[in-house]
Amino acid sequence: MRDLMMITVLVVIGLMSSGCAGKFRGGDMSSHMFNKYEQTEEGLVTETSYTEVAVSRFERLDSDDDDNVTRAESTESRFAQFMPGIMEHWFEKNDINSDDVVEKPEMSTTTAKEFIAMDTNKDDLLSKEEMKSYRKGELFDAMDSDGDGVLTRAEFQSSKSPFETR
Ligand SMILES: [Ca+2]
Ligand SMILES: [Ca+2]
Ligand SMILES: [Ca+2]
Ligand SMILES: [Ca+2]
Repeated sequence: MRDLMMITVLVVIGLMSSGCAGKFRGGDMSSHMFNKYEQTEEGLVTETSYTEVAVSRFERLDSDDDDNVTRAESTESRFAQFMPGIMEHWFEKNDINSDDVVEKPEMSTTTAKEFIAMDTNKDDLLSKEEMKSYRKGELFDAMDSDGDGVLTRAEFQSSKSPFETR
């Protein structure tokens, strides 16, 4: 059960990075996730490249290009069709003032905070390990819908349901 959960978490990480379910049939998902960021020679991600990816994700969700992502835009996105729980989590996390709209400055604030939270050794760069362990914790929180720190079978199954349909 524990192994299965970890595999699902990695699959979800892969999906989050690609936004495309069909692209991955195995392989190292976490590497792929990390590789979408531009890296330094040492293989580390700067805050600039981290932010660029967050901005492009925001722009994909903002289908009418008004620099706001409404709840409807997020739930109608392609990503929400695969992982509604994760999309919901993204929305809650970014809608700082809880007015059901994610404005671009809110997203920037959240992204900057996230970078700081991920950068555990405080070198202003993200390593693959730093990003991976943060994302794992975040996914766990997203799947743990009642927030009690335990994933029940029901919570786990509702998160992975998209994978069972294919
Ligand atoms: Ca919009
Ligand atoms: Ca808001
Ligand atoms: Ca670091
Ligand atoms: Ca729970």
